[in-house]
Amino acid sequence: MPNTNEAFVKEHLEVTRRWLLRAGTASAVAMSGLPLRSNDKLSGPELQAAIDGLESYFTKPDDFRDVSRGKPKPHSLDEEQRRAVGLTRETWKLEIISDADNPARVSKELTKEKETALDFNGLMQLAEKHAVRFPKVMTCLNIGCPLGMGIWEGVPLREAIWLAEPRENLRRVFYYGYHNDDPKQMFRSSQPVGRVLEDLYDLPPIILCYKLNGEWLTPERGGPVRVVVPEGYGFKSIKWLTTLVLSNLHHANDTYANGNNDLDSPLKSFAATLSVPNEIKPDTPFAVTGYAQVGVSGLSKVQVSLYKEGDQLPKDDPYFTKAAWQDVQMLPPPGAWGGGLPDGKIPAHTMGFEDGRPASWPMKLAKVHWATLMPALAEGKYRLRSRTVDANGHAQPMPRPFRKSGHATIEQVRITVKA
Ligand SMILES: Nc1nc2c(c(=O)[nH]1)N[C@H]1C(S)=C(S)[C@@H](COP(=O)(O)O)O[C@H]1N2
Ligand SMILES: [Mo]
Repeated sequence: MPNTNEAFVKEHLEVTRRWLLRAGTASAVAMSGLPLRSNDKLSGPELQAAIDGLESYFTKPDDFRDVSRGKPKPHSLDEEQRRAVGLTRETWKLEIISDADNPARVSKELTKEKETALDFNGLMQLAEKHAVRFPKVMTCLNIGCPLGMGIWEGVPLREAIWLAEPRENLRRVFYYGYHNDDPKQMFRSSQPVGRVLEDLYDLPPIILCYKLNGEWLTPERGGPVRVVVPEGYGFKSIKWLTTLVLSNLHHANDTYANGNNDLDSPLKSFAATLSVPNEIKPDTPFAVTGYAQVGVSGLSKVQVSLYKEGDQLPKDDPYFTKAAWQDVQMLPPPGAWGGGLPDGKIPAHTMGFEDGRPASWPMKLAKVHWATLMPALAEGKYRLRSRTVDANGHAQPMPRPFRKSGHATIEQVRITVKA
């Protein structure tokens, strides 16, 4: 896609011009967003420079932010230690057992003791037939910003569960990873068995993941094998996986429950800025870029609003629904995907892609970038807000505004315009 940016900028300038015209006439309305001066300096280069400076679409595995626990963190062990505790592809073993407290009826537990645990070769045999890969943004429920965006490859978790030949009384699967053999350090997550066995609402399967962006999963990202839950926040995607427990428990028993977190909350949509110039001169349009996380309900729009500091916004409107919001342009799929993909190419048969191109855009459970040229402003202090509107028409932070179920608070950025 050679001319994508050029075409985008052209169209974007047209959109911006229409916006300026509209916003200019809207100033008669009691509440005026976007105080405007002139638009005669409106031009492409600043916007193009800001777009060129954006982060890559996919994140290199080493550039993910790491929030994992453990003393020591399992990925900090040296190669020999990792080999000793089963955290290399040669020594990895996965146990699949019934829950002693809430037993599921299972014909064949897979254990190290009986030497029936699944090893990496066994996983690769399953992979030959069942491997899938899909794009997903990894986001911590507690931290607003995504940790990284990747293409995750693995075997559907259900394929491993079927090896144990479960018969009945199986309602939940919980799972954990290597935790220095210290029960206090165990970090556990869980799924209703129905979600593991069937991919509802066109979601990709929950996987036993062994590759990220086409390369073996590194120790820091949870290698040799981690769980990845496509629609989940990060705490569902357990790293350094060692154990699957088949349980008749009828409710979630994740470690994250202890932090007052909403364990059943799938990814939300929200917008945030990535670049706003430090210094903005009066009467000079300026470029702003950002990203949006596209949650389970998809994304129809990203919008911004700009108000002078101290401007009266309607009372009793905590989500700024009555503010003057303007659409910004979401960037099309990038010419280069980044993330260290082999040959820079989307791996074959990646879900959501056809012939290396996204089948729809923006992609759900992923990121999309946006950029906009803001109008020239007079000297003063302003506040820029950005928000998403999901594909069902719910503007951020709706439809799920509460904290502890994933970040959705509307971002506010202070802007100073000074000669
Ligand atoms: N074993 C284990 N898995 C874990 C964690 C952990 O502390 N231990 N942290 C979880 C949390 S809270 C998040 S947000 C993600 C982060 O994944 P990343 O390090 O690949 O970005 O890993 C999850 N998996
Ligand atoms: Mo997290």
